[in-house]
Amino acid sequence: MERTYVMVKPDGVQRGLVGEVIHRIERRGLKIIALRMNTITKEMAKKHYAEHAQKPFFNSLIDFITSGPSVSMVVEGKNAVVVMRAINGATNPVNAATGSIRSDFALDTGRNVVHASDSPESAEREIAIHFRESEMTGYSRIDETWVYE
Ligand code: IDP
Ligand code: MG
Repeated sequence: MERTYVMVKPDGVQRGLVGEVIHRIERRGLKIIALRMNTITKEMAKKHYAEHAQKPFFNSLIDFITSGPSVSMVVEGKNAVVVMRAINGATNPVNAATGSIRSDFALDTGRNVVHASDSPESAEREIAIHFRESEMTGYSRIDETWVYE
């Protein structure tokens, strides 16, 4: 099954949206196989957002993402990467599909509540930054035969 890395960013934690995000992941049928709350270090943040190092918003993004506790997850399921990006909605909340997290809870690109990997390759890279392999659990959800055909 495909895995993706998901984060409730510091704004989501401060606004009490952790449960809201987790609820949407769980009810869709995706499985959370690792989960942690921590304040990520500048070093981790710079690795995580390395692709944006030359962008004008990079420094403020690093300051923001390390400004307080965030919740990191590894989410597993069929097409987990694409499905999770759709649950989150477009980067700029103005363009986020109605019913997505960013449409329902955000107004500004720099305060868009959640992160999810943009490809299976990114997912593998990001998971390795935030989790050790030993932190990944293996279990079946009891509804799997009703979620998957
Ligand atoms: P994504 O989170 O939807 O994958 P990316 O383009 O990878 O979007 O950008 C990473 C994060 O950087 C965004 O979620 C957002 O928080 C921030 N960001 C992206 N573009 C801008 C911008 O133009 N201004 C401020 N922050 C931005
Ligand atoms: Mg991205």
